[in-house]
Amino acid sequence: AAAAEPERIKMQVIDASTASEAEIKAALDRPVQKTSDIMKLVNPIIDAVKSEGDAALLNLTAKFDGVQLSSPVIKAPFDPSLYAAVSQELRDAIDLSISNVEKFHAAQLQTETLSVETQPGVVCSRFARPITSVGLYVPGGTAVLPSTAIMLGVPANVAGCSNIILASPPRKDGTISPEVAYVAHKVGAKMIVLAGGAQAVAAMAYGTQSVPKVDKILGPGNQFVTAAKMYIQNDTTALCSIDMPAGPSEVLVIADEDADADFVASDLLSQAEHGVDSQVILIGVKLSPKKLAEIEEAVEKQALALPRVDIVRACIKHSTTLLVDSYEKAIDLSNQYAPEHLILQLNDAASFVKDVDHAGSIFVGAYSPESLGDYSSGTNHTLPTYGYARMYSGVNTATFQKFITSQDVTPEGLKNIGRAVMSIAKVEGLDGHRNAVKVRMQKLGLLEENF
Ligand code: HSO
Ligand code: ZN
Repeated sequence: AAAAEPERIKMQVIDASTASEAEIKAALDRPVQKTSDIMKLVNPIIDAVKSEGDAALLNLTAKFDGVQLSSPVIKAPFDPSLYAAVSQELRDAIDLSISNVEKFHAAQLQTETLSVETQPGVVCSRFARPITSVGLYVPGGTAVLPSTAIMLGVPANVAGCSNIILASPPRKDGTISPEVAYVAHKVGAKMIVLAGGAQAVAAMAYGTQSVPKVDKILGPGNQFVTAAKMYIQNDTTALCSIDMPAGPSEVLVIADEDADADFVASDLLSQAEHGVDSQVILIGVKLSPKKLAEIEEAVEKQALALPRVDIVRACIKHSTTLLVDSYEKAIDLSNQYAPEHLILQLNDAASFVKDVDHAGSIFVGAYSPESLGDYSSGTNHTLPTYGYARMYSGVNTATFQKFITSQDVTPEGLKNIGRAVMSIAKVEGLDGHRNAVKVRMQKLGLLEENF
């Protein structure tokens, strides 16, 4: 008998003008994450690291990464031998990317104190301070990700964080990937923690004998990393925040008849190759059957040439093409999905940016593939997934800062707002509050003694 034909690499196609609301919604659904099952696995890991520190961390690394380390950390200054294997060409590439990410994130730095006189004599101010210690998680797994080290390390450095710690799982031989070590060196990290998964998150959240406790943990990771981040964020004994909940990577491409089929296919695939749980969506605006066929052909042809074709295959199985008959409908569906990455391969793409309400980052026009933002243009690639683009921003310089407000009020200012404070404090039954204003106003002769 003839061998079975390999399955086609083809996204399901839904015509949004005839499909029901429910069908469209189902097509845009993300695969559900079962957090409670994951927590059952993650809780004991966190408990072990919390109570046994380094010993647990080393055991867990032996178990999950298959290497018995003698120490879980490498301290700065890093021996250049750690990144000696990085070629000059790659150093130049990393340096260019760092420089662009630095430029864009430095421009976001708010150094000026914001000051507003809300009433004569009432001056309210706001200024930024860096978060002192940050833990940057750089995933290992199916790909080495020095770019993630750049996207987290550069803004941390720009914001002025004094303790930058980078965690990444060790390779089978117990070493850190030279590219990640090179970036750690470039961004002035103080330490590399050779651990991954929930155990790395726990080590940085609670601290161990060799890992200092950090104030905030950032970075993408698998579901165990995400679950651990969610856990420690809610544990007041950890006193540690996180950047955002992270899910599998995703892209939504909107293309019209003028789009280049090869470009569209390449953008869908560059995201699809991230993981079997990645999701890619194509919204075709008024596409002719010929153009759709061209895109589908390009997807299959390009996919078959990719080393990660098996990952792509799995991703494409739960990915969809939606056909719509207007640009408005396309943007509407995109806003409904709130994609991590939105790619506009449209004639006059720039004119649609103003209509985008929810997206992590937008790639405008034929020559702005997502890959540029993933590595080198300057924007950050740590972005909200899973629909969180509705309310979260991607990592930016402010992610590594917090803002302090202050007020400086003169007697005139007190006079202008004191009575309002006293009235509201009274209705709240908080006489102590009322009194703090009253005693001052009386001493200033702004209020009768028997008020
Ligand atoms: N597209 C990923 C980031 C990345 N791409 C790293 C390549 N390397 C974020 O969704
Ligand atoms: Zn990517």
